[in-house]
Amino acid sequence: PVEVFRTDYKPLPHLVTKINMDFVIENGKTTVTSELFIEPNSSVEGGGDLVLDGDESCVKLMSVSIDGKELEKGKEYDLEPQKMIIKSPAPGTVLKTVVEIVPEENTQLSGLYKSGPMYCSQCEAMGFRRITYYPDRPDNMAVFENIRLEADEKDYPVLLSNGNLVDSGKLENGRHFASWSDPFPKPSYLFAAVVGNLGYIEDTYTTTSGREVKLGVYSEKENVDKLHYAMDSLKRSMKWDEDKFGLEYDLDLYNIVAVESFNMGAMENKGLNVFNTAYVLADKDTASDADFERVEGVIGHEYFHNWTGNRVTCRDWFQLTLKEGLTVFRDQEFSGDMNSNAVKRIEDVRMVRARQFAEDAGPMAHPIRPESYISMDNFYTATVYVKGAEVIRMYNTLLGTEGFRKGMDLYFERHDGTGVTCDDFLQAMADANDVDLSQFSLWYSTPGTPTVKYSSAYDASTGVFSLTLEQESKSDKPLHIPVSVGLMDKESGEEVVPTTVLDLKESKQTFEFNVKGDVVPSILRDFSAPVKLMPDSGAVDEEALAFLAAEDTDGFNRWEAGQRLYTSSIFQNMNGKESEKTLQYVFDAFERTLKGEKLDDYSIQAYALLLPTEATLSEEMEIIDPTAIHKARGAVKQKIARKFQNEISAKYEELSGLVEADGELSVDAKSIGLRRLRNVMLEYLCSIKETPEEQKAAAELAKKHFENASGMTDKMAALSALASMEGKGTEARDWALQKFYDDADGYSLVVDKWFSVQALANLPDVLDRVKKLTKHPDFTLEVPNRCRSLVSVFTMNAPAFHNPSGEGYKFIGELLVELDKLNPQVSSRLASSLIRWRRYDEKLGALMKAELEKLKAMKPISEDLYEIVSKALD
Ligand code: HT7
Ligand code: ZN
Repeated sequence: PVEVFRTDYKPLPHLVTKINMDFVIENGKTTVTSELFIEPNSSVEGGGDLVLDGDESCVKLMSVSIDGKELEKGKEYDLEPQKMIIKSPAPGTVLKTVVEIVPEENTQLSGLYKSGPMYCSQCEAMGFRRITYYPDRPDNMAVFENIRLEADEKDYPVLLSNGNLVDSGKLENGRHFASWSDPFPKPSYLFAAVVGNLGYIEDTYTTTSGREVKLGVYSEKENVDKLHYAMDSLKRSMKWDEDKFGLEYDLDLYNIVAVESFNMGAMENKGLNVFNTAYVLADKDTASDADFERVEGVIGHEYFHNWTGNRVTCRDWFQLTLKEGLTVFRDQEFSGDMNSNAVKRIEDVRMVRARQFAEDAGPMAHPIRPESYISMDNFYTATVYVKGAEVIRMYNTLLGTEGFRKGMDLYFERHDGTGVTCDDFLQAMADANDVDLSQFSLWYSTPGTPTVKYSSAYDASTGVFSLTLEQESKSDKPLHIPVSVGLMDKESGEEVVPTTVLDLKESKQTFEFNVKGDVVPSILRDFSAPVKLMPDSGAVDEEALAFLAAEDTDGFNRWEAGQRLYTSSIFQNMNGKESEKTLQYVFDAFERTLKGEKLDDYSIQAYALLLPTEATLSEEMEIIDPTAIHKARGAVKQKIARKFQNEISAKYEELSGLVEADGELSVDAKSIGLRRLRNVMLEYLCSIKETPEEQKAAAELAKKHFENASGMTDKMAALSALASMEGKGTEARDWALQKFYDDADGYSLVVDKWFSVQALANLPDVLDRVKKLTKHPDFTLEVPNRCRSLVSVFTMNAPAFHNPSGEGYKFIGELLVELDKLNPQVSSRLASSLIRWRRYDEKLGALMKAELEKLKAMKPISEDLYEIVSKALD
C-alpha cells in the first residue's frame, strides 16, 4: 500500500475542462463511454503525460481513442492497475474511452452500484475511478456537459443526474434515455447518477432573489409517505442559509434520493444528493425524536455543502476539514436555531468528548488536517468532522458573529468556483477582520486533545481575582485558545463578570479581574475550545462544582458542573473510596434539577439528570476498565434511583399527564423535551430491579410505557429497558421484542432498531444472542445499516464487547474476515473498535492485539483495513 503525503501536492499538468458521458445500463453490464476535453494547466510549466485514474478491479477498458482513432498501447498510452497514461496529449485533445462495469457485483458501494431496485453512485472520495478513467481528484474541475443515461423504461423509469434535464425520450426495445447537464464546473467526487423504479414527492422553493427551485425527494415507492419531513427540512435549510449567510441556491432543480445500501450518512452531489434512507425517511410511527433531528441535521448539512464544499471545494483531500468542519458547524447552528441552541450544544459536546477525544487518545490520532493517508476513506473521522467544527466555532468565538460573517463573505468572494486549502480559509477570516491568525493556524497541524489547567487566587486587600491558565498540547508552540469565563459572586450567587473571552496564547498566563468579594470562576463556558479542562492541583473542588451546579448563570456550565460531580462520585465508587460529602453534593444537584430549579427546558433538565456515558467516563481513565466503569456507574445510578424513587415516580406521573395533554405527536423542542425527560425517569425507575418484586414492577412499568407509547421515542425507551430484563422481567422482555419485530412488518429502519436494542442489552449472554442474530434471516453483511445495527452497535456495549474472555473481540475479528471481502469501508470502521488496545489492561490489550495481528496477516486484505490495523500495531 502507498502512503500519500500532504506536502507532496503537485498541480496537474493537464486538466479535463469538460466531460460528456453515456451510460448504457443493461442487466449485468453497464457500458460507460466518456469524452474528456483536455487542456494544459496554464499554472504548470512543461506539459508531459496525462495520468487518468481508473480502478482495474472494477472498470474493464474496451477502447481508447482520439478523433475516432484507436490509441496504440505502449506507444500512445499505457495501462497500469490503477492508471491510464496518455503520452503527451496536445492542447484541445478530446479523448474517448469506453469501459464496462458491473454495478450488480459492486459490494463496496463506491462507484456505480445496485441498491434494491435502483442503480446509484457514490464517488467521494475516489469512486469516480470505479466508473471511468479520469483525473479523479478535486483540483480537476470540469463541466459535466452531457450525461446521458439509458436503461429499460419499465424497470427503471427514473433517470437522474446532476444539474438540469436537457433531453429525454423513448428508444427501441422498451428502453429510454435522459440527458443531464450541469453548468457549474465540479470535481468528479460530486458526480452522481441514479437510475431506478422510484416514487417521489415534489415542491418548490422561491429564493430571496426570486429564483424558483423545483425540489424532489425520491425513495423506493413504498416509502414515499415518509419523505415529507425531509422536504420540509430542505426548505427550512434553504431559508436559513439565506438568512444567516446570505447564500442562495443556484440551480433550478434540487433532488434528493434515499438509498438503502449506503456506506455513510449522505452525499452532497451537485443538485442530486444521495442519502442513506436512515437520514431521509421519517414518520411518526417509525422514527424517534432523535431520528427526526438527524434527518433535519443531515438534510441541512448536505444542502449547506452547496456553498461550503461545492461552490468552493477542497484543493486536495488533506483539506477535507475545510468543507466538513465548516459544514458541520453550519448544520449545528441550523439545528440549534430550529430547536434549542443550548440543548444542541450539550449534545454536540457529549459527542466530541465521547468520540473525538477517544480518537485523539488512540493510534489513529491525527490533526484536523491530516499529514498522510493510505486510504482517504479512513479519514472521514470525528476529528476531521467534529473537532474541525469546533475549530470553526473558535473563529466564531474569537471574531464574533459579525466578524465571522465578514470572513465568510470574503472567503466566497475570493474563492467561488475553485478548490482551495484550509490556509485560504484562515487568511480570509484574518483579512476580513484585520487580525493575525498565524498562531491560531496551529490547530490545523496539532493532533491530540490539549489540556488547560487552572488555578485561582483572590486578594481581599486589593479586590483582585486572578485566574491562571496553563496549556499543554502536542504542538511545540502554544496554541491560541479562546477560553470563555464568567465570575460568580460566592456570597450572593450573582454573576459579577459576564462571559468574557480570554485569549490564552502563552503556555501559562494569568488574567486579573477587579471584583468586590470572592468569586467562583465558571471556566470554558459553552465549551469554547476542544480541550480538557482540569484543576492545576489535580483535586476537583467539589464545593465549587456544587455551587456552579446550583448557581451558574451559564446553562452549559451548570450542566457541566453537575456532570463533573457525578463523575467524581462514580470514580470514588470504583475506587472503593466513596465520600458521603460527594454523594450528598450529587443528591443535592439531582434533587434541585429534578425539581426544575433554574430550568425552563425539559431537555436540559433531562441531560442534567443523566450520568455521563460510559464512553465519556472511559476518557477520564489512563487505563480503561470497562467492567469497572459499568459497575460503578450502575451503582451510583442505583443509589440515586433508590433515594429519589418516590420523587422520580411522581415526576414520571406528572410528565405522563403533560405528554398526554400534548395530544397528537409533534416534534417541536418542547414535546421532544417532555418525552426525553419522562424517558429518563423511566430509565431510573427501571434500574431498580434487584428483587423479584422489583423486577416485576420494573417490567410492568416498561410494558405499560411500551403499550401506551406516544411514538417511536417512547417505544424505544421502553424496549431498551425491557431488553435488559431478566428473572420476573423475562416474559415482558420476550413479549415486547416479538411485538416490536412483528409491528415493524419488515420495514428496514425499524428492524435495524430491533437488532440494535438487543445488541446493547445488559444481559450476561448478550454475545450469544448477537451471534444467533447474525443467523437471523433479516441479517446481512451486505447492507451497511443492517451490519452496523447489530455488529457495530455490539462493540458499543462495553462490558459485553470487552468481556475478559476475549470472546467479544474474537467475534468481531472473525466477522471482519468476511466483511472485508465485501466492503472495506465498513470493515475498516468496524475494526476501529479493536485498535485502542494500549488503553486497556495487559490482558484485554493482548486479546485485542491478537485479533489485530490475525487481521494484518490476512491475505488479501483491503487497503482500508490494512491502514487501520497496521497503524494500531505500530
Ligand atoms: N461528503 C460526504 C462524504 C461521504 C463519503 C466519504 C467516503 C465514502 C463514502 C461517503 N459517502 C459520503 C458526506 C458528508 O459529509 O456530507
Ligand atoms: Zn459533509
